[in-house]
Amino acid sequence: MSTSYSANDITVLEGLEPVRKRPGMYIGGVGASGLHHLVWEVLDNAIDEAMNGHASQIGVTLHADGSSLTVTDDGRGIPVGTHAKTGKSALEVIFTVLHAGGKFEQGNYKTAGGLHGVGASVVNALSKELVATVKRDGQAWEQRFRQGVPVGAIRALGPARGTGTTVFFRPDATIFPKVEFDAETIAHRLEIASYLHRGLKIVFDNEVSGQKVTYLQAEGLAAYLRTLVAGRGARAVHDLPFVVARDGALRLDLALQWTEATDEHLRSYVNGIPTGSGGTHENGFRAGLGKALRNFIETHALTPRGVTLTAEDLREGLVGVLSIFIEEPQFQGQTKDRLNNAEMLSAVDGLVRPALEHWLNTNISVAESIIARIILSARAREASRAAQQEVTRKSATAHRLTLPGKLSDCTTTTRSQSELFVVEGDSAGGSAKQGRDRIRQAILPLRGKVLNTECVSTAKVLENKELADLVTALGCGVGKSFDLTRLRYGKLILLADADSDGHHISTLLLTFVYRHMPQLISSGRVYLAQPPLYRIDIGKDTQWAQDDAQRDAIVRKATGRAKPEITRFKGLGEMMPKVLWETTMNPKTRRLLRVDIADQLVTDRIINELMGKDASARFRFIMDRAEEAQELDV
Ligand code: 0RA
Repeated sequence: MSTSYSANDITVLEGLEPVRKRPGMYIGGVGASGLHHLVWEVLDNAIDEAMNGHASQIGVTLHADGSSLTVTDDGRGIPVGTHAKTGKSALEVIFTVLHAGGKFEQGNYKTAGGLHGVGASVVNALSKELVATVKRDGQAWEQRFRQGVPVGAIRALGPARGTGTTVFFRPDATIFPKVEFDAETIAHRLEIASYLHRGLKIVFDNEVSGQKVTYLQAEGLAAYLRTLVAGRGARAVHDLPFVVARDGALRLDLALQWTEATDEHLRSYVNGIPTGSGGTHENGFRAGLGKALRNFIETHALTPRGVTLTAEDLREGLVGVLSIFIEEPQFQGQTKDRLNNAEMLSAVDGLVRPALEHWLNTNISVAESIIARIILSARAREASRAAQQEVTRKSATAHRLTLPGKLSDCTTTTRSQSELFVVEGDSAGGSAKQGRDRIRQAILPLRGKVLNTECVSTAKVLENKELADLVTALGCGVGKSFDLTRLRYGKLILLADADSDGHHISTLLLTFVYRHMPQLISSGRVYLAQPPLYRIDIGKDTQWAQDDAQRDAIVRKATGRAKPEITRFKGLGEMMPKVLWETTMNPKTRRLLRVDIADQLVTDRIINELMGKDASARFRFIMDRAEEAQELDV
């Protein structure tokens, strides 16, 4: 610290009432996440003190009641002198005035937790009780608070050795519906913090379980990387990881290793906060990495013949951890876990590129193993693309073996005339198979509830047999390798029961298409079949109605005959193949709904609020009468 710090430096902005009135504005909510925000807040202050070289050890105690916590550090101790403007102790100002604290004075205090930087006062405001204890200048001091209000002035406790700050707090149960902390969540956070702050010792004393754990990682991110690589279960391509540790205008730590895994796994953090949705720092990292590798490949004449290396090839099997600390992080996105600071793109790129290039050039044999792995990935991609390309509609019959066993394919070689019906359940699948036009209509029965793929990687999707079968049948690939020109059918038609279960299955399937092959929807190729809603029995005669008007018309016509018996449709399984054909599948008489993407911004918000419970709001359904149906082709 070059600047000397006194009680007078503290800026006074506002009182604490707004925090208690609208806690969500400060900690994001009053659920479990908001409750734990209090812990991160107090913890980040202690970590800040350590990051600036004033503390080397942090203690976190979860007390036996499970709903109170103490964070202690061996730093300089919060200043206790009297603040000139207010006549109060600096400590009191830090704990009772919103946005107070030297932390906000640039250059005086490097921040650890920009997102949680709202500080000690917010924790105090939302605590039933809080006790701050400070040791400095040979004295111990204490000040107590209730719901953010001091219970008396700061008082001296007597002589004491050493320096440091201890904050005990108990969240206010009138604010938080549940005040019990989750030890697991806290332990995980502390463990990550110990990786991100090499050499920082954090002791977690869990008085609920009686366990005491010390987190200390002398190697920092390199140790984190090792656990990640081991956890992926794939062999590393090289032993020596690439590690960067920079402390300057931008504090950046990076550890990388290529493995034989088929995906890329990067964890990134900004000021200790996980950025699960990436952002500008990740983009800068990828840009720098790409340039360094390509440069190396070029200068060492390692460019492969016959394939071009894509950006994904460069990172296949890459496992990495990226951590940066910056002054004013801006987070974006629904879950505020994407970094938005534009300047980080070039800042991270500019750091990573020369560092990696230098490392590659000084570890030539390691570099060559990495480049060999990259070229292998490109060749494998080309090979699988070629293999996939062969399964086109035209050559479908010649490639029966590669298609899913459950698929009853159609025989036409004209794609625009062909349709794939995805049917819920084997019995309905059987009816559809018998009732269909086998020249133009293919049937793929799916069993049970489909995986919810709202937040699932493409690789994971393909581990699901039902969805993998669907992808194979469609032939157009999925995710990044999607290629509409390889689609084997003109239409994808989802055929599910007209009840809430069927609706749910359709929604899950649509979510899959939307998330992993959205071009299928935007090109107008996805449809919902509309099985009838009613069954009307008149004597021995059975008729089906698709809506109330049809039902009423049937009943009207039946006057004078036996009394019509109306039942709601029970499921496709009860339908005879012929009836299924006539009511639902015959292009001349059926009605289809074409699926379109509704206003995406609006619906994504709704869906996030519903937490994926019902994603159907994302879609718009357009009536598609047989006679109006237009053929789309690419
Ligand atoms: C403001 C100024 C100084 C230290 C701190 C705050 C401080 C805050 C916390 C919060 C948790 N642990 C802490 N340790 C220190 C500098 C005081 C000086 O110059 O001596």
